[in-house]
Amino acid sequence: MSSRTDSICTTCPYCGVGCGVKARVANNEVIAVEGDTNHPANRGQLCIKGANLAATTAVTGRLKQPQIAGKPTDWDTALDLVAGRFNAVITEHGPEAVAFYLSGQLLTEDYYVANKLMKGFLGSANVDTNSRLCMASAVAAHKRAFGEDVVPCDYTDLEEADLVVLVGSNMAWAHPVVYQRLAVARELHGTRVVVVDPRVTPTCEIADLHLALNPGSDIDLFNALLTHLSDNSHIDHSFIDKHTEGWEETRDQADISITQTSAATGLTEHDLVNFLNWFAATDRVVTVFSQGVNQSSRGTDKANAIINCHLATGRIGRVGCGPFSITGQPNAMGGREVGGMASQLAAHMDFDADSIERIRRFWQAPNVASAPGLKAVDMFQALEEGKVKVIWIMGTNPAVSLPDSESVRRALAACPTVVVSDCTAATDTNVYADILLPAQGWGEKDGSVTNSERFVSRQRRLLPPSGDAMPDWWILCQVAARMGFAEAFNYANPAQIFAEHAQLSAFENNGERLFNLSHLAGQTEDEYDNMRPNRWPKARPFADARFSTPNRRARFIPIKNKPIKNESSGQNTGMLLLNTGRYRDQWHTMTRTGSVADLFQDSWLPALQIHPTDAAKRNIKNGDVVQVENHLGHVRLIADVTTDVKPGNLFAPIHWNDQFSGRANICQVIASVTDPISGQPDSKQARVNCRSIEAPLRIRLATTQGVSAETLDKAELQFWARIPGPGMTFLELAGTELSPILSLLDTCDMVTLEAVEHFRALGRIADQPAWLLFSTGAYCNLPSWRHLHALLTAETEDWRRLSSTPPGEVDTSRCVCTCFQVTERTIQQTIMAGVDSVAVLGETLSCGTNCGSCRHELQKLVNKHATKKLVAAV
Ligand SMILES: Nc1nc2c(c(=O)[nH]1)N[C@H]1C(S)=C(S)[C@@H](COP(=O)(O)OP(=O)(O)OC[C@H]3O[C@@H](n4cnc5c(=O)[nH]c(N)nc54)[C@H](O)[C@@H]3O)O[C@H]1N2
Ligand SMILES: Nc1nc2c(c(=O)[nH]1)N[C@H]1C(S)=C(S)[C@@H](COP(=O)(O)OP(=O)(O)OC[C@H]3O[C@@H](n4cnc5c(=O)[nH]c(N)nc54)[C@H](O)[C@@H]3O)O[C@H]1N2
Ligand code: SF4
Ligand SMILES: [Mo]
Repeated sequence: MSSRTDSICTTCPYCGVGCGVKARVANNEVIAVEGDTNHPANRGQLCIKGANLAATTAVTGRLKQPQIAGKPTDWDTALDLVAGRFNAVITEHGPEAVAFYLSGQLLTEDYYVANKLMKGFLGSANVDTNSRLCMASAVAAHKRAFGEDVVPCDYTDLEEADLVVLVGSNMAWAHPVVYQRLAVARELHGTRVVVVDPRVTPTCEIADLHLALNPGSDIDLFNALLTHLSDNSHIDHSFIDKHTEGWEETRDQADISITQTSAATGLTEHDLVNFLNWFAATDRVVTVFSQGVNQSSRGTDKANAIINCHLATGRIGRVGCGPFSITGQPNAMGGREVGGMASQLAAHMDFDADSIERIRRFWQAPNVASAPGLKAVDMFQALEEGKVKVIWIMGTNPAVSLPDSESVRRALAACPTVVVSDCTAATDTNVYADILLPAQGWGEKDGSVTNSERFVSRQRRLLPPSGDAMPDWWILCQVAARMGFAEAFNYANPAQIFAEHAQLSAFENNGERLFNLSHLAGQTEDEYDNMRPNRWPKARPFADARFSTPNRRARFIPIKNKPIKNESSGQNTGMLLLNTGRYRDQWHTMTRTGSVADLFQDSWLPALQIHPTDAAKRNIKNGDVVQVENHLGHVRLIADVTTDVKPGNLFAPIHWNDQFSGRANICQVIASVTDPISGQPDSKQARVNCRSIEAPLRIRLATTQGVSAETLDKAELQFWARIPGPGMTFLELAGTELSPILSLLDTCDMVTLEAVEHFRALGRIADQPAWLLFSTGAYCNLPSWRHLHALLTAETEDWRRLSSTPPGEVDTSRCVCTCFQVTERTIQQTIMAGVDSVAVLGETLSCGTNCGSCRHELQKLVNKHATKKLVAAV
């Protein structure tokens, strides 16, 4: 690659907002990234994860060579073995005994090839994806209501709406750039925002009304809305008559009184009536929904209950209106376009006879699957039962992210052949791989993705590949060729695959399917290389009120009010309801964000949010090590006692896993309960118990030596978590004795400073500081890891001076504004000195003025300390 500085436009590989990124590349290194001002999704903005992308392209921790049974090998040997195993299983047991498990983080071209191979040539539809855990309920709801999986809105609708309802969406953290667009629109023209979420989240900062409903009670809320709209003549009868079917039955089934709704949702009648009136009185309403809706045992019904309200008021297909399912992964939408899920065929076609025949003709395929295949949870159950005998996992980490992860691990261990394609060497899933294939990652690979608002954008190559890593589409084509399908998989580059995908979308498509990329089907390779973000369909979906159903009418779906059932809820007495979700600065199982120490500044530990009443009952104090447990397993987290969760509810992050902590993979306690229509697991409601674990010794430690997860697991600790830092690793440990911990560390020479409550030690190897350890009996008196870093890199004399400073004088507080490195203590001191607003804090310290994601926390600190200041003044 070139040695001068190039500026290349590409797309962020994290969330479904799909921000355009401009990367500056010199000497095969990404030296800086900035938002692409010409990209319609972000218009130049990036959130903290996007802004840190350059740091994630460093090659540490990458899988660089194919491996068989843990031993390095060459591509030919590995590919021959994969093809041989798939062929052998199909010959002996038939195509239903093989499976692919894919990801919304693959590029469209990878996804297209995988789906074509499985559904067209191997003859099975056992190809599912982590989108099953993510978007499946929204997909099923769209298909029920519109006849096709089409998201009717785009981001400008959020800016044009007068009321935005965010249901089960923590947009401030999960879709930060769209959140900023909404926040700006609200400032400019007073958009009303309602947040429907059992928890207080950072998104509530812009909420005019927060409906902290009982978990799972969304259907009651939206059925109450439908009833209210109907009873008070807020229905668009003309739209209903001309363009829909099923209204009357739906209205009748929805019937629920305000009193009943208040009882079911736990909301006050006052708040409820406010919401109902606002919705009824506002013409331009967008209802955004995300995982609080989708990840539910009634996720599809929840989504249809929302869509029903938009159909009843004709608020769809118009500017500033519509139900808006926002996608999670960068290419969740692209995966849906190619038919990556077991329940679809390809290009928005189903398993009807006409579609099967059409696909057969287009692909010239010998063996098109004739019925849907196994959905993710069923696929892994079939694996455990021995029905599926070979699985190929690409771009996802199911040992962490599927519910009941212990049983997933058992299934992987039992399966005779597990093939895994990944970019990262050490993941919890790779442990079970018989054949490991190194995939090119972001910045190396080349292709396209589709974002939440249906913009197809290019991800472009910035760097040479790491080691022998190859693009996923290439790996798949090589295996296809070895299985005897060379001709159908003879692509030279992603441009050719994209062209075929676009042609299939247009093939015999006389307008029945809105997904149609005919305008991109004839692109040359150059045109593809230079393709600008491109939206389908060209016109606003459903602007003509013609839907993709056979009679062109949208369908109301009758939704009964009945309590949500969770498998483990039957036997609960005194159990708590565990909700799970995302942190601002981490991405899923941390394979990328976990390598950037700066992204641990806001939250560096997996915390369990618990209400003070529940904590008091269990004698749990803030910072305690707590064990969360049920019949499936147990995990250990750090208690965060807060009123942000309701009594009876808990919240934990999804990110930590065996590479980063001793036992914090939250899916170990999530039951495999799925929505009967979409097959999506209910990842937001697990019944658990929790208790405090005795750990009198709390330690924070920085070391320039690596300490493996395996070593830490053996050290008999009550808790450990690991943070990779610049040139060093940081450890958070809790235990009962110091000696096993010291034995983890290589030392020639140790300097200790002992006090009654604090033990501090510096280890040196060959006169160089090698590690630094602070220990107390209390979690809160430990220095932040930033501080440890500064100490360990300081000269010995500085270290003696600094480390003997009483704890109260050291800034041990966490970094609230990661962009400008502003700590909680500095912010607190500034507020106490008289600054009483987030805006002035920004002017004084710059905090909150770049990506804006910490503004919610700044506001909380202002509320907390400004009050203290007033009290002090009195
Ligand atoms: N920082 C960051 N951003 C991400 C990701 C990431 O890993 N990290 N992942 C991306 C992906 S793949 C996805 S799918 C999206 C997910 O984006 P979101 O869906 O916004 O994120 P979550 O935190 O999973 O859950 C959203 C909210 O649902 C609420 N909730 C739980 N139960 C209920 C309920 O019964 N009703 C209602 N109304 N709400 C409920 C939770 O309290 C939580 O605040 O984020 C994307 N963006
Ligand atoms: N309890 C609970 N569980 C959940 C959720 C929840 O809210 N609660 N959310 C669910 C949701 S919405 C999602 S999307 C999932 C996410 O869960 P996963 O999909 O398991 O999470 P990731 O860490 O993103 O896994 C991606 C893997 O692919 C690798 N990778 C990255 N890029 C590439 C590439 O180009 N090619 C290949 N071959 N590999 C690549 C990464 O190194 C990583 O190992 O978790 C789900 N699980
Ligand atoms: S909002 Fe999403 S797509 Fe945009 S920079 Fe952040 S993580 Fe990337
Ligand atoms: Mo997701």
